[in-house]
Amino acid sequence: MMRLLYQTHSPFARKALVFAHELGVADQLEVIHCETSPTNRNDDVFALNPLGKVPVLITEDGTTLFDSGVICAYLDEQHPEAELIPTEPSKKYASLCLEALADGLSEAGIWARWESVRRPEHLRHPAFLDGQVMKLAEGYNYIEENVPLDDQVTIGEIALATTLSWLEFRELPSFRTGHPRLADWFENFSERASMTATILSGDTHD
Ligand SMILES: N[C@@H](CCC(=O)N[C@@H](CS)C(=O)NCC(=O)O)C(=O)O
Repeated sequence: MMRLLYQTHSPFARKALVFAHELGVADQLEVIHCETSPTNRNDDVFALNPLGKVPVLITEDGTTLFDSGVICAYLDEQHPEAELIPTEPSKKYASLCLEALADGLSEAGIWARWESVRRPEHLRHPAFLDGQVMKLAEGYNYIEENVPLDDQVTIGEIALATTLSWLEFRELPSFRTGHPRLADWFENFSERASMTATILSGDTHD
């Protein structure tokens, strides 16, 4: 068995696990739950990833892999025919760009939470929070106007769905208002077995 260090409220960890479900290899993963944050050091995670972050994958031969994109790339090699990371260059880079955008939206959301609920109130910086919320708004608009949002399932769509789900879970500024294509697409994608098997939970940290 491979082992996946995981948090039930991490968009990045869920991205890797949804990818494994879509690839049909989730049953080869032992999911190990860990709590970790910059203010809550987890020695087990640091022993494997010097950044102290999840997800981390330990492969069957004992190799340690992070971060979520690298884990997806490794899993993809087991079933490249699934085309979750497309091989044709224009599709591949469109998919990887969507993944990068989705990851960036998760990061903006994480920073927004630090500036609104996590950091002690007297240390918060409202202009920094505004900057992160602006990235969310720009990202939603960009996707609504530029991303095909069709039936394709690649690493880009997986990252987008797990990000949107987390942003909603954390009650960050909604993508639904003014983005009907994105909202419809998300509703449909959320019904996939990979998503319903990996529902977010937990009320601490990220
Ligand atoms: N770029 C990383 C980001 C991973 C990440 O930020 N994980 C968060 C949970 S959502 C974490 O473990 N945070 C703990 C920390 O920052 O110390 C990836 O794609 O895996």
